[in-house]
Amino acid sequence: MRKVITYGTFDLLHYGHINLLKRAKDLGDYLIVGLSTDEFNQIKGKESYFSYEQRKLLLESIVYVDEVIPEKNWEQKKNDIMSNEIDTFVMGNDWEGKFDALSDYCEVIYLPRTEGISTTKVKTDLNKQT
Ligand code: C2G
Repeated sequence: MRKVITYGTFDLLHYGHINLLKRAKDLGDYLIVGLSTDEFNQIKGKESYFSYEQRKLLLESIVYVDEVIPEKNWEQKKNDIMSNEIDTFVMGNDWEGKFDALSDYCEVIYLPRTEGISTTKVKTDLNKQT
């Protein structure tokens, strides 16, 4: 069984996230998502609209996602890959090159982002409507 992992905040879930998760799942048989906790989001300088539990509920309802684990810090990826026997680590290519060191432990793949959508764009566009 080929196991894949990816990480993110996945706030205001949108089709760019779904496109990423679908392609990630297509690379294996089992997809784990490391979901940024609210506390880690603060470290990342992000404040999500939905809480960790709400974002986790949404992700767990997606057919491509098999398991959601908390992402609490920048350093846990290597341990997550080892302890979950991950074959492939995937991120959108806005992270291109940032996690190449993980190639000592598993395959590292960066996938093209979906153009024209982001959580920030959703927030900005909605603010214009009010
Ligand atoms: N994504 C995408 N296309 C978009 C928007 C997002 O492919 N239009 C991808 C991102 O590249 C990322 C994933 O969807 O791989 C989740 O995006 P974010 O929630 O913005 O993740 P981020 O805040 O970048 O967190 O340790 C890694 C970090 O937790 C990544």
